[in-house]
Amino acid sequence: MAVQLPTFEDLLKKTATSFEHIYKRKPDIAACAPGRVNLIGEHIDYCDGFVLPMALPMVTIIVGRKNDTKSDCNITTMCAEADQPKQVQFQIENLCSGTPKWANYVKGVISHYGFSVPGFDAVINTNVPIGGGLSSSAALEVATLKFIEIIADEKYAKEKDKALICQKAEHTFANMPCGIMDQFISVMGKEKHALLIDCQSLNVNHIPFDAEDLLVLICNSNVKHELSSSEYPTRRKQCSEALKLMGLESYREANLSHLKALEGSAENVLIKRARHVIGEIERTLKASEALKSCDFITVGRLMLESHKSLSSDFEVSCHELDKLVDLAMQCNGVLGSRMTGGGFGGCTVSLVLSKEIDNVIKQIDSEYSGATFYVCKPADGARAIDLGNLN
Ligand code: GAF
Repeated sequence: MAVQLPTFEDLLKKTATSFEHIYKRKPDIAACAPGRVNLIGEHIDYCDGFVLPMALPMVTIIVGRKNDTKSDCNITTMCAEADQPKQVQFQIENLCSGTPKWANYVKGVISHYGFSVPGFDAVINTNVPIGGGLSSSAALEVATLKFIEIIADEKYAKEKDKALICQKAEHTFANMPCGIMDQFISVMGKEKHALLIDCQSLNVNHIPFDAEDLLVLICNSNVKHELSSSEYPTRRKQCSEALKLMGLESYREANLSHLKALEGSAENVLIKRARHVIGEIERTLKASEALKSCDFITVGRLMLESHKSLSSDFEVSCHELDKLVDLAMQCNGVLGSRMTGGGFGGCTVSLVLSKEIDNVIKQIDSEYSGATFYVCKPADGARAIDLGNLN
């Protein structure tokens, strides 16, 4: 059955109550940022491609207040999956990464934020599934940035600069050479819209996505294969190697004749990686045009093609994700399905006719044991939360 996650209101109430319990005062600042699901455009944000994610209703929340010190931070996470210890204390100057790992995302953002931050106490909580490829790390980074912008009373004028700070935090403090997609959508998501991101120019375009009779179904395989962190940097390297061999500066200049030339000279693995990137850029552009004209059949078809390419050419899928996609495609009312996010486990995303959603979940659930399901529509990006009604 579909998972009933704690509602936003419940999550906020619990987090604020915990803050009061731990720090013996009421919080006066709160911010949140969402996880994301990528509809199409996978593993091409670091190849100057286009991506088409949407923000999820699931968010990471931070509540807190200044603690009257110059730079003492006390932070507690309520997230069950976070590594121990769940409470950390650090000084804002000279931050460096270490353990627990969850705190690195917070420290990284504070460290790259260009203004001075006063000492504060905070509690973090989330209903974004952790490690499921729905970008719980970007949600934490972006929520942190939103929170410290309020506490330090210094805001970045441009949304894209906020996202880039969070990406830098992930590169330097979490040692993950991610692209820009997750942070961009967590900052800039908009209810009833997907976001087309041009990862070369960094221009964005909100595409209306609000069909009454259509839902986005996320199936969490609840597996995470070890390869996920080691293979990501390898894919990045292989993509730039293939690009160099084609004699190009950017995948945006690449076309089928470049690929043909590569076929005559490069190792098979590099040809496959380049073929995915070139094809996925084209598919994503076509999908965003189809979405604009509410041609969901075409969007669904392109999603399935994307999955096949990720599975056979980019080799970032796994048995469980392939099975979930196959099962979804056998159901009435499923227009398309694919793995979403980095791969090697995590989630699939499917476009499903609303009237068939219960049957689709039931059918997949009966053939794949241990999956969890989330039924979503596009939600808003990062925002400040008014604690007025709670206090
Ligand atoms: C991860 C990365 F963080 C993103 O930047 C993106 O590359 C994605 O994998 C694959 O599309 O979520």
